[in-house]
Amino acid sequence: MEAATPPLHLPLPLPQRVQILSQSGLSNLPSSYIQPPSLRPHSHYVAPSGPSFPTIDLSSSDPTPQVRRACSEWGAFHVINHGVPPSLLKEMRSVGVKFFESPMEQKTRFSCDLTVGPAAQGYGSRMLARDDTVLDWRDYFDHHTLPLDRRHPTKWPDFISNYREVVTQYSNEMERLAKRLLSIISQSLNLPPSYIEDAVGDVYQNITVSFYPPCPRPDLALGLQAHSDMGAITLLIQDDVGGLEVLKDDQWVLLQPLEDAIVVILADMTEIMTNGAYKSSVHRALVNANKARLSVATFYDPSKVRKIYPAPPLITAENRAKYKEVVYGDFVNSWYGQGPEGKRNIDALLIQ
Ligand SMILES: O=C(O)CCC(=O)C(=O)O
Repeated sequence: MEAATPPLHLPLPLPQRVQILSQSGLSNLPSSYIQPPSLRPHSHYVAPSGPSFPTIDLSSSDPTPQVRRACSEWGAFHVINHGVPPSLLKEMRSVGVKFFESPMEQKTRFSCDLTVGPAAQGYGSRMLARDDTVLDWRDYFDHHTLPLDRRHPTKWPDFISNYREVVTQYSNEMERLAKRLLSIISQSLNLPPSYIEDAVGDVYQNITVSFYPPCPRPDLALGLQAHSDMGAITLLIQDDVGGLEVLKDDQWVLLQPLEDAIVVILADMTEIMTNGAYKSSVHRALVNANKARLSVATFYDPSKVRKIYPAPPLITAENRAKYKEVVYGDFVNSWYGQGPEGKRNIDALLIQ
């Protein structure tokens, strides 16, 4: 018999979900987590020897050509020797695991309040406003970290020593690295180094720690459905379990976790600003039956009122603007309201 459908309100904490599952002997999933057949994680492609996921050494004398190639071929890449202390990456993962492994009554003291809108700060398990979408097999903690007037560490867990200090330091380091990468990306298209940073304006940075509990039927569910990120650039770290896949040439490629590396993911506003020279990366997270997995994604986004459009220096008579101008807040509302469905939201801005 199928287990009862979990309540749709937020958050749906893990113990409740596991309880529901244990009633069914952990062999079935509640129907609300079962992906339609076409979206299930059936086929993985890991390039054995041919073109594999790019890794760029940021300490090399000029990483620009490699960045140009990775951005145009993949929309995502690993960076190493990026200047963020490996000890900080480790500490960030460690405080994240400690939070999710804490008793539920501690965690729910910091639950997000989705009545204030999507991407509310705090602990939750459900991303979209719509009630009819398949649920992700994921719990998360969303931190609002920039601009500084959005950063209120008292809203972050107080029961793990140095949690707030680690997230603060991590936010600062990610801002620094994102700016450096955006400068290289701008220059790789012969734009002024500060072009994308200036076009984004006051950066809105959110840090989402995702925790994917073991799933009894990883063949039927997804940790996080296929999507491209909305803003300019995402910097992601993960543990050694693996599960992040990026879509390349219609094939899902499973990334091999690389210790101390950071995954750089181009997001939709960068695709628009580069007039499609660089595409945002569609990615998703798989789950597995044996091990919990943790990732930390840092989003570098424009403010909601910012207008984003293709960079004028890239537009010529031969290369016309391919995207309509969009106010970032409108784009975000459509993404959360309708669901990402891969890249449907940015595709709607394409000029035919
Ligand atoms: O967990 C992952 O590897 C992916 C996370 C992600 O895509 C996101 O937080 O938007």
